[in-house]
Amino acid sequence: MTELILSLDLCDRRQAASIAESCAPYIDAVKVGYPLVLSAGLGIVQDLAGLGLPLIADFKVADIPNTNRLICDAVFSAGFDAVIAHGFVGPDAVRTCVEVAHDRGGAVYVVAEMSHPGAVEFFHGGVAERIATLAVNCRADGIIAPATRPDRIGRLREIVGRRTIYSPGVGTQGGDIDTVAGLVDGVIVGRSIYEAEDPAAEAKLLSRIRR
Ligand code: O7M
Repeated sequence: MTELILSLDLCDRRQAASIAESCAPYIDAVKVGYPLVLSAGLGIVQDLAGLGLPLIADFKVADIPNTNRLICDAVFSAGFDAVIAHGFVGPDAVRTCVEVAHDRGGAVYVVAEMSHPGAVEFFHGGVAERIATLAVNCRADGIIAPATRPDRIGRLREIVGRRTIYSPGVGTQGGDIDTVAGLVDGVIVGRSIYEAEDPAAEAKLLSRIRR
């Protein structure tokens, strides 16, 4: 089954909670990042906890090991189930995130390659492959790979094997959900759902990938 993960990049706490609640029957997890937490506060985690869905903290953690530890401790204390970290900071920094997450029964996903056009500037030429290898070596639970470049997902899958691949970039960014769904473990969708006239109906439509 391919998971459908709602990227809740809204800045209004009530609207975010309401959209998440209406989409809940059709999604498998909710990803929360800086836009929502910085606008609505960490209390949004409690608002979303009642959905009974895993909550993924997309803070793209990218600091020295000690700071990564402090960030990840705070993430799991707040009630998140998983955290997303950058890999370019190196193995000690990623391992720290993994240690904290696994101590808390949580998961870490490492960004291997990003979905926007400018990502090719630094991620191509072998860097994404090295980050994916690092994610495996650091015992991360999976990676993030771009739905906008399905060929790259294939290449990164060769490296991470059965580890989880979550993939953003479908819909608004141009990736095709049906193409990508067969290649990954979960598809991350934001604007195509929360900007739709009827977000729940759109989530239901996209939830065909869960079959
Ligand atoms: O569907 P969208 O384009 O509205 O939203 C996509 C979400 O995925 C949004 O929260 C982005 O910040 C995030 N994302 C990408 O779009 N591209 C990436 O390469 C990586 C991420 C991401 O989630 O990283 C963990």
